[in-house]
Amino acid sequence: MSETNLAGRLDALDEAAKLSRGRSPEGPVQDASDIVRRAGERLALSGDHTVIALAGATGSGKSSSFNALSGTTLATAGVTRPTTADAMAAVWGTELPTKLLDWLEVPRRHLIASGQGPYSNLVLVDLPDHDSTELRHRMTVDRMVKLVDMLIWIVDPQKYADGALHDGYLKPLADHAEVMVVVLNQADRLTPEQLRNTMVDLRRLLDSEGLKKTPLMAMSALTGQGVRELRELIERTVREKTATAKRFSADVSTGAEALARTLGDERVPEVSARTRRELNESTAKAAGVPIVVDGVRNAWRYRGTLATGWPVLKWLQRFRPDPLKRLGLPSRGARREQAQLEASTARTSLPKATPVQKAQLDGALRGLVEATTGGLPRGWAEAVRSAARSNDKTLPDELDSSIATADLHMGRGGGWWPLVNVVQWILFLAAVVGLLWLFLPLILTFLQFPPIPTVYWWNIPAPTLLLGIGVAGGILVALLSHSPPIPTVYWWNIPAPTLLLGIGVAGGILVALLSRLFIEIGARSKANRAGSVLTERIAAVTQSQVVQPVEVELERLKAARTAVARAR
Ligand SMILES: Nc1nc2c(ncn2[C@@H]2O[C@H](COP(=O)(O)OP(=O)(O)O)[C@@H](O)[C@H]2O)c(=O)[nH]1
Ligand SMILES: [Mg+2]
Repeated sequence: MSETNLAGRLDALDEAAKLSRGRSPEGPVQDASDIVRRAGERLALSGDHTVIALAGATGSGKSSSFNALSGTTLATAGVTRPTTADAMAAVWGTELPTKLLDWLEVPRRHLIASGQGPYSNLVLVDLPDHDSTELRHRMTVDRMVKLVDMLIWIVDPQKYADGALHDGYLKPLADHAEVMVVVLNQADRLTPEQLRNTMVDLRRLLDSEGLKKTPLMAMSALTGQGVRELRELIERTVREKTATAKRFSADVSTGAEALARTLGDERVPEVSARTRRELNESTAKAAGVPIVVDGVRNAWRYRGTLATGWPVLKWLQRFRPDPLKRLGLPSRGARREQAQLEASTARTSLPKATPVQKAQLDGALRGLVEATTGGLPRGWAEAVRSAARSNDKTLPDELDSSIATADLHMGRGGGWWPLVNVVQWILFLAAVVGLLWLFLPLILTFLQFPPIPTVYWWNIPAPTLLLGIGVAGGILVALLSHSPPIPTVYWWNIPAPTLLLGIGVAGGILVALLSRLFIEIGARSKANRAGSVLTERIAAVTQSQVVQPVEVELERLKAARTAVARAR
C-alpha cells in the first residue's frame, strides 16, 4: 500500500465520517475520525521510524524477548508483579525521536547509538501485560495497539489459546494481519513433537480468526532458538519502511468497513414525480389556491360586468366588494412589482388552512418521508424525516407570500371593456331620449294646465291621492287624450321615440349578454391561468422548503457511500 494511496483513502474516510456524523451511530463515526486523526499525526511525526511493540500475556517472555532481540538487558525480565504500567522503548539511531515517543506516550526511552545498521530508526517497545490485573497496564496496551506500526504477540505454550488474547485482540485486529506477528516463545520447554503439534494447532486457530497472513514463529528467548528469524523479519520491516503505511491502511479498512455497515446497501430512494405531485397538490389546497382561483374567476366576472354592464345595474354593483381585494391580493398587475419588493412581508388575507387541509398536507409530507426512507438505515431515515420537516415553521408564511406575490394576470385582457362601456352609454342615452320623447305630450300637458284650486280630499291633495292609490294609468290615458298634438316622427315607418327606446333597451340587454359571454370565457381562462401560476409557485416553495432538504440528505448518504467505498 503506497503512501499516496493511503493519503487518498484517509481523505475518503474522513469525508465519509463527516458526512455520516449525526446520522450513522456515533461509535463507528468517531472511530473513523480517530483513525484519520491518528494516522495524520503519526505520518506527520516521522516517516523514517518503524515502531514495533512486543505484546503478550503475563510471563510469556516479552521482556526476555526484548532483550534477546535488542541484544541488551534494558528490559527487566522475570520480575515479580506488579511491574510498571508504562511501556519502555529502545531506539536505534543517532538521536531520540522525542516527538514520536511523546506522541506514543512512552516515558522510559533508551537510545542505542548506532550508525546505518539493520535496526537503524527502529523503535522497539516492551509493553505491559495485556492480561494484567491492573487496569492501567491494560489501558497502556490498548492505547499502544492503536499506535504502533507492527505488533509482535509473544505467546507461551500454556496460554497461547487464551481467550483474552484471541477474542480481545487478535480477532478484532484481523484487518491488521499483515502488520502482526505471533511468536510462540519458550519453545525449549516443548519436545519437538509437542512443538510441532502446538504450532499446527496455533496456526489453525489464527487462520480461523482471519489471520492467515500473520506470520507464526517458534522461538526461545532463553536458548536463542528462532531469535535470528524474528530479527530478520524485523530488519526487513525496518528496511521496507512500509509498516506505518500498512498499519494505518489496515486501520482505514477497519474503520471504513464498520462505517460502511452503518450506511446500508439498499438503493437510495429518489423523490418520484408522483410523490412530488401529491405533495404539491395537498400543499396548494392547504395554502388556499382553490380559493384564490375562485376569487380570480369571480373578480374577473365582477370587474367585467362593472365595466361593460348596463349603466343602471353597474351602479348597483358598486356596492359589492371586489372578490380578490377581499382576499388581500393585489387587484392589478401593476401592484405586483411593489408586492414582490415586499415579498418577505407580503401577506394575503386568505383563511387559515382547515384541519382537513392540514391533515392532507401532513399526510403528503408523511408520504414523502415514507417514499424516501424505505431501506435507509435508521439514523439516516431520521435525518430525512427531520429534513422534510425542517421548514415546518416558516412554510405557511412562504406559501402565503408566494401567493401574495403571484402575477395573476388580472391587469391584462379587459381592453375591450371601455369600448363596450361607450356603446352601453350610447344605448342608454338612446333609451332615455326615447322615453322622454314618448312622455313629451304628458310633460307638455302638465305645463299647459291652467292653475286650478287645490282640492283636498281627506286633507290630502287630490292629485297626489289619485296617483297614490294606483290610478296613475287611467289618469295617464286621460291626460294623453288631452295632449296637444305633437308631430309624430317616423323612422323606417316606426315612431322614432319607440324605436329609440326599443333599440336602447334591447341593444343594451343584447350587448350586456354578449359581454357576459366573453367575460365568462375570460374569467375561466384567468382562473385556469391563475391556477397554473399558483401551482407553479407553490411547487417552487415545496421544492425549496421540503423536497430539496430531503434530497440533500439522500445525496449525503450517496456521497458517504461513495467516500466509504473509496476508503475501502
Ligand atoms: N524456559 C524459558 N523461559 C523463559 C523464556 N522466556 C522467558 N522465560 C522466563 O519466563 C519468565 C517471564 O519472562 P519475562 O520476559 O519477564 O516475561 P514478560 O512478563 O512477558 O515480560 C522469566 O522467568 C523468564 O526467565 C523462554 O524462552 N524459555
Ligand atoms: Mg515484562
